[in-house]
Amino acid sequence: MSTPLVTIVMGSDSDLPVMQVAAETLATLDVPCELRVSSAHRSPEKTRRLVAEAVERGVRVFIVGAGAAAHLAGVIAAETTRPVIGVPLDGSPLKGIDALYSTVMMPGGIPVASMAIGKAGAKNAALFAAEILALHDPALAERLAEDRRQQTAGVEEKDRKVRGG
Ligand code: RP5
Repeated sequence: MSTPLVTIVMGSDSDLPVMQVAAETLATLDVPCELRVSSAHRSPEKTRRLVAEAVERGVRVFIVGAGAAAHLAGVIAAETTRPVIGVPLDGSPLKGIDALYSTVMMPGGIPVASMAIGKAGAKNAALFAAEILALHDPALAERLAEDRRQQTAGVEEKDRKVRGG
């Protein structure tokens, strides 16, 4: 297996059904990634170690999903200057609004790129990570461009269908 370029971290295994979408999206683009569980509040030491070890192994981008008072992405961003992309998850009674605010409202100085709540956010986090990596990888940039072309073709197909063609 190739060395992961992206580490996907989630706060709990209950986040896996959503964060799996990020891993699947990266797989379609041939971007090697790994999935990990670590909690900012339940396992702070493990979280710190996980980031240091990932950076040491050459991981370039972190995708971080967490729900409720979602501080995991911010805590990971505090431990590294590699890009951190946050995915707010909707597992709590506030349906992800809490996680969205926690992820997107980082005070100035420690950036987290916040995506949308839930599966759309997980998918876009993967695409955004790939876009960062593609800055130095023309073949990956071409795979991303092909993905856009396919989306455009998909709209044409839907248009044909609704017009009855
Ligand atoms: C967050 O609390 C996790 O990211 C998860 O979304 C949420 C609930 O975790 P569990 O109680 O299911 O472990 O830290």
